[in-house]
Amino acid sequence: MPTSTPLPASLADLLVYSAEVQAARAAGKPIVALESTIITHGMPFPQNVETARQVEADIRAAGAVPATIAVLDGRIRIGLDAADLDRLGQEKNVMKCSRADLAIAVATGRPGSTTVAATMMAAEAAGISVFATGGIGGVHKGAETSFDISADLDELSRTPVCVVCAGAKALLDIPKTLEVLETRGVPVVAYGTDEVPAFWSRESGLPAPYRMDSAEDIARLIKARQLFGGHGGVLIANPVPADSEISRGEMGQYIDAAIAEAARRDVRGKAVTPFVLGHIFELTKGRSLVTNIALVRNNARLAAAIAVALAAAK
Ligand code: PSU
Ligand code: MN
Repeated sequence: MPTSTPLPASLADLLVYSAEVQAARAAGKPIVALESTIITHGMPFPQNVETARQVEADIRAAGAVPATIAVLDGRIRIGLDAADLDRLGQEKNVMKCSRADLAIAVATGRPGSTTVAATMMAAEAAGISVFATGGIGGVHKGAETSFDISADLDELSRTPVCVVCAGAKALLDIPKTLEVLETRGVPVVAYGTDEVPAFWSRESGLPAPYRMDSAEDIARLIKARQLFGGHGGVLIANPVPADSEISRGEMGQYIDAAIAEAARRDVRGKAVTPFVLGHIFELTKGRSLVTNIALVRNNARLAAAIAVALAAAK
């Protein structure tokens, strides 16, 4: 898009809906937002595009409508069609957009994928209250010297969207991540388990602040949270299915090796997570990706059930 194209006057005018999402809005159907950084920076091609399609199909099968979010041609896209998804999945140099980067992508017209933080911002603007992802960003190991804390945590504290994830990746400092979430006033609920799940593993060794066992209970929590003025989200931590998990003990060695390699190569800032994920993929000979796909699909199904329950409760 030429940078001479005028910007719209409001955030609502920056949003461009896919035909499917537009129809769902008109019909009042439940909608589930999906992020796109997992497509551009979280998985290799072609598994990224295949997974994105599969996750969308899972949401439809559960009675909701998927809205994958990205920035294309200077507009925030709410729902991508097949051609857009292909383009995003293969294009090089896509910006990884968190809160700080969204306006840059819009101003310059560069293609951008959205992180949990940026997807929450777009979902709120589009009136979508439930969002499925893989893992959230959090407090990185060594944050006491690097100050590397994901903007996802701040966004959860201020934007009223329910985020369904499989916990924080064990490459983060999970106890510190939970402390920051508590400080910022974010309810953290484990689904069907008493422990905080750790992305590839069902266990982290840390007790979950809260536990819920049904989508209806979570929908009721979202509505209760809204009574407090609509500030801040809810974080649901859904453990990876048992038949797809890589145990905590096994994962630990790969994570330590990948973090050490990142330090050796002086990888910093927003490049850290994609680098570590890529290295773990190599160390596990692709097994981490199989687990990642299974947990994202599992989260999509739960998010759809929550969106359906929320619509029924209205
Ligand atoms: N989890 C994954 N793959 C990813 C991410 C999380 O399995 O690519 C992305 C999410 O979009 C998350 C982001 O919001 O990483 C966090 O990045 P940062 O730590 O730079 O805020
Ligand atoms: Mn970071």
